[in-house]
Amino acid sequence: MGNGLSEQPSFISNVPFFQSFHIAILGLDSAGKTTVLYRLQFNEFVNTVPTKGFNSEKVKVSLGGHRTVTFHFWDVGGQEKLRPLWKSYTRCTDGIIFVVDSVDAERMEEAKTELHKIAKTSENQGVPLLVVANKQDLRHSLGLDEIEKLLALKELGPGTPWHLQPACAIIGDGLRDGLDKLHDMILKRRKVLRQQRKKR
Ligand code: G3D
Ligand code: MG
Repeated sequence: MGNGLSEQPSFISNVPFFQSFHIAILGLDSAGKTTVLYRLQFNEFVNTVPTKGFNSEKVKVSLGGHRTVTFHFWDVGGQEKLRPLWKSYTRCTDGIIFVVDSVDAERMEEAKTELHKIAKTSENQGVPLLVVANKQDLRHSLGLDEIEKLLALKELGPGTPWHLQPACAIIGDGLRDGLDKLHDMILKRRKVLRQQRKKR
């Protein structure tokens, strides 16, 4: 699910392997951000403690089409008092992963407010957004359509490419597919930016 900007671009094969992408992992506290990070890094479940500041890891990820891509993830604490820091971590970021707890219907409105706030920051205009609908393994998790509506993803506008990915971070389900989409969106945006620069 997304706004149609994430189709596989044909120029992927031209991208060098050593490229590293800066990705900020954001979301409310307890959504599963740190679990996502360590699942991607160690390919196993790591018991987490609430993040006081941030975790930063460079991780090589195998994506579809035999691509191996290095991501530099910044997992920033999601407690209310830490959210003002998000702005610093998204400065010059290639992409944003916003993790939501699919069971936490009560805080979906709060997640929506924070998500829109960060997406609309002037530095983040056009930065691709992967929304991870996490904890889909739990019985009362909301479905994708409902999450899309509650987060008002369509209101992000055509300038922000986004993709909504169902996932279960403790097992790892959905994470690689989501990163695949994010990577495609990042490359597509870079191509557009390059073309715009050439025209000037
Ligand atoms: P945060 O970094 O966003 O604050 P954490 O969140 O990664 O610390 O995770 C918060 C809690 O959610 C953890 O449980 C973690 O195990 C759990 N969690 C993360 N992802 C999933 C998932 O996909 N499914 C389920 N069922 N639980 C998940 P604790 O018990 O340690 O608070
Ligand atoms: Mg954390």
